[in-house]
Amino acid sequence: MPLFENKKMKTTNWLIALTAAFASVQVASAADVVGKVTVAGTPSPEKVLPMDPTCGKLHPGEKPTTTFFVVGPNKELADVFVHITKGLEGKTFPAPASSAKLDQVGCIYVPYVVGAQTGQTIEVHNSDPALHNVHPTPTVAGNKEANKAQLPKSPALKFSWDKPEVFLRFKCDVHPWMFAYVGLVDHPYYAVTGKDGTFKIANLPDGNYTLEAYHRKGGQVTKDITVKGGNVTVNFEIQAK
Ligand SMILES: [Cu+2]
Repeated sequence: MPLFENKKMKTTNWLIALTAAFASVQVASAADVVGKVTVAGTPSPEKVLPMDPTCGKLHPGEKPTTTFFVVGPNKELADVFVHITKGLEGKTFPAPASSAKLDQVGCIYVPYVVGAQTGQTIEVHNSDPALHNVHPTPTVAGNKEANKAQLPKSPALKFSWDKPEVFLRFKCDVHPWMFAYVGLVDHPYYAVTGKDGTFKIANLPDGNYTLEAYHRKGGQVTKDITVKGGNVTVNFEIQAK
């Protein structure tokens, strides 16, 4: 084969490969949705938890309070469950193999708000030298209530539910101030704001969506967003109660 033709062929092959690579990037295009949640107004003062002596001893020199509104120096709001509520219809997402985790530390559920996917294992640990009674109380039809005693530092209890429920509550029957809340959805596009109020939902495919920020006490705020060819920044403000 003459040198010229060979070179031309190589160039053509290279172009085909490049076009194919570009097309596959286009098809799989996705981006991160990032943002910050702040609170408007001043939340009601938190209440001191009515801890018994056993639990109180785990907090020397402290008086732990409720954590209804965890607010940063610039009104950043933690424990907000941010998730897609519209735009994923007809798609299914297998539950991740990893577990979502709750722990009990000093007779307080940690974290207070956690996200999980339907079908995903939710592990509940007991890091305390105290007996707890882990009592999830779902209210969505098809999600079963459970109630299990958990000895000090015993193996994690495991739960999972099939129906979305925001929020699915955990309580403890031994310590009436203990609560945790699970944002349970049927897809992986959710996040919980940290103490800096920020969240990041990674790799959301291009499309039109409704994004909801849900604070357990402050309620829900939604925004319509479009993901197309780049990251999206969405900020929310939630009214104090
Ligand atoms: Cu307890």
